[in-house]
Amino acid sequence: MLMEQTMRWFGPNDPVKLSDIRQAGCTGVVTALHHIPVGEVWTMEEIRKRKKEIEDAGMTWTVIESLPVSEAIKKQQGDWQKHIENYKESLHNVAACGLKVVTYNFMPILDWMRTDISREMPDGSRALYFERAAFVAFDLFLLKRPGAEKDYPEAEISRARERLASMSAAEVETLYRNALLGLPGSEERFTEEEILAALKTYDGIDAVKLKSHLFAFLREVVPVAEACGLQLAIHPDDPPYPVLGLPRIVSTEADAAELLAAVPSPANGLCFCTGSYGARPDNNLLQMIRRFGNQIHFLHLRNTKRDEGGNFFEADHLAGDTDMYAIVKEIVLIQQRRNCAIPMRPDHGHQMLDDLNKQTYPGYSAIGRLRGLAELRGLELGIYRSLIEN
Ligand code: DNO
Repeated sequence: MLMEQTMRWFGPNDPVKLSDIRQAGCTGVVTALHHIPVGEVWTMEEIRKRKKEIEDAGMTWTVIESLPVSEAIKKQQGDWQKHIENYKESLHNVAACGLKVVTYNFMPILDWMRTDISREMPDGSRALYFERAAFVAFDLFLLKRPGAEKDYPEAEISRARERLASMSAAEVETLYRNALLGLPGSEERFTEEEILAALKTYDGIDAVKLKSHLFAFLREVVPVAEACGLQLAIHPDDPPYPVLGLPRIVSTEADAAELLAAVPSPANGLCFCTGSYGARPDNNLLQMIRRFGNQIHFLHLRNTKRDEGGNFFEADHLAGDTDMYAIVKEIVLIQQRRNCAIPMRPDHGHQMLDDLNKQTYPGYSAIGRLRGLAELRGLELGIYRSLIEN
C-alpha cells in the first residue's frame, strides 16, 4: 500500500490547472469550495459540481482542505452555535457526496505566516521564509500592536529595531504586505486597521479558553463525522507558537495528544504536517508519527531548515531538519499495519524553472511541488520495496 498522491488545487482561479496536477502523477486532488463564505453551508449542489470537475480531469477529490471553522466558533461569539450546526450540515453533505477526509485548523484570525514569500535560494529558486527579527519589527514598529513590547525580551526588540533600520523602503513595504497576507486561497490582505480590530476581539481569550472552544467544537462535530464515515484532520499551527499575541493551541505533541484524547473517536484525527510541527526544535517528529500513527488521516510532507535565531526557510523536501527518510519509512509501516493508503501532498515547494515567470499562490507553484512529489514518491517506493517485498 503506497500513499495516495495528491496536490492542492485552489479551484478554477488557480493558475495551476487540474491537467498539470494530473501530469505530476497525482490520482487525487485536495481542494475546498473557497467561494462559500466561512460559516455557511456547503450545499450538495456545489460539492457535486466541484467533484465532477475533478473527475472529468481524471482524478478524485480525495481530501477537503479546508472546511474552515469560523472566527465566531473559535471565539464562541455571535452566531457560533448556528455556525456549528452549519458545519454539521456541511459534513453530512460532503459525506453524502462520497468524500472521506476533512481538514481544518483552529488558528485564530491568521493561517500560516511568513515574512518573505520569495526568498532567493543559492540555486536561484525561491522559497518561503520566516525571519524572526523582521516579524518582530513588523509587529512592534509597522503594525504597532498595542502591548506587543511585553511579548519580547529586550534583546529581541533591539535586534528588530536594527533589522528595520537596515531595510530599504521597498523592503519594508514587502514585509508589510507579506505579513498581512493572512489566508491561503485568497489574494486579499488584511489592512492594518482590520488586523488590529480583529486582534482586539481576542482580548480575554487565552490558550486555555481557546482550547476549551476547540474541544466544545469537537464534541459537537466529531460524532457527526463518525456517524457519516468521515475523518477529520486538524492542521497544526504555522508557525507553531503564539503570533501577534494570539494563542496557538495545536503546536506540540502534547497539544495533539490532548485534542485527540478530548473526544476519542476514529473520526478525530490529525493532518500531520511535517513542515509546521517541524519548525519547532522541541517537536520530535518521529516520536509523534509513531505515537499518532493510527489517527493520522492526511499527510503534508515538507521540510524546513531552522537556525538558532528562530528563523526558518522551506528547504527541499528531502533536505532540511526533518529526516524525511525516517518519516516516510514510518508511514510505510503505518500503512501496512492499518492496511490503508494515507493521502499525502507535497506541501509548498520552491518557485523554480518556469514557475519563476508565473504568478501562483505563495508556496503552490507547479514545478516546485512536482519536484517535491517526485522525490517523495521515489523515496516511498524504494523503502516500500526493500522493506515489504523482501
Ligand atoms: C498552508 C496550508 C494551511 C492549511 C490550513 C488547513 O500552506 O497547509 O494553510 O491548508 O491551515 O486548515
